[in-house]
Amino acid sequence: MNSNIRAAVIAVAFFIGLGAGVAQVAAQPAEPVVKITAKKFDYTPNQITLKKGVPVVLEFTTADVVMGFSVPELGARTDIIPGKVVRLRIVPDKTGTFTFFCDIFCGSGHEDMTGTITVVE
Ligand SMILES: [Cu+2]
Repeated sequence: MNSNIRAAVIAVAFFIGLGAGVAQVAAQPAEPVVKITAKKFDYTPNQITLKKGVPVVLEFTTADVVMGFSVPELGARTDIIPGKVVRLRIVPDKTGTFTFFCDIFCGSGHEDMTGTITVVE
C-alpha cells in the first residue's frame, strides 16, 4: 500500500468512526435543562415543577457571591459559583412539594432565600 492510499484509508476510517460517535450521541434523548439564576436573596425561578422518575439537569448561574442550593428531601445539593455554570442532575424519586434553600451564608436575607420543587406523577 503506498502512503497516499494508506492516508486515505485512515482518513475514511476516522470519519466512519466520527460518524458512529455522532450517531450514538444523537440517539440519546437530551435531558431537559432548567436554568436557575441565583442572586441575593432569591432564585429565579423559585417554583419548579418536575416529573417523578424523569431526569433533569438544573443549571445554576450567579453574578453575585458563592451560594448554595440544597433540597435535602430529594438528596440534592450544590455550590453555585459566580462566573460558572454549575450543573446538577437530579431524578426525583417521590412526589410532593419540597423546599430548597441556600445553605451557604451569603448576607442578611440569606435565610429567606428559598423556593420549592413540586414533583408530580
Ligand atoms: Cu445564602
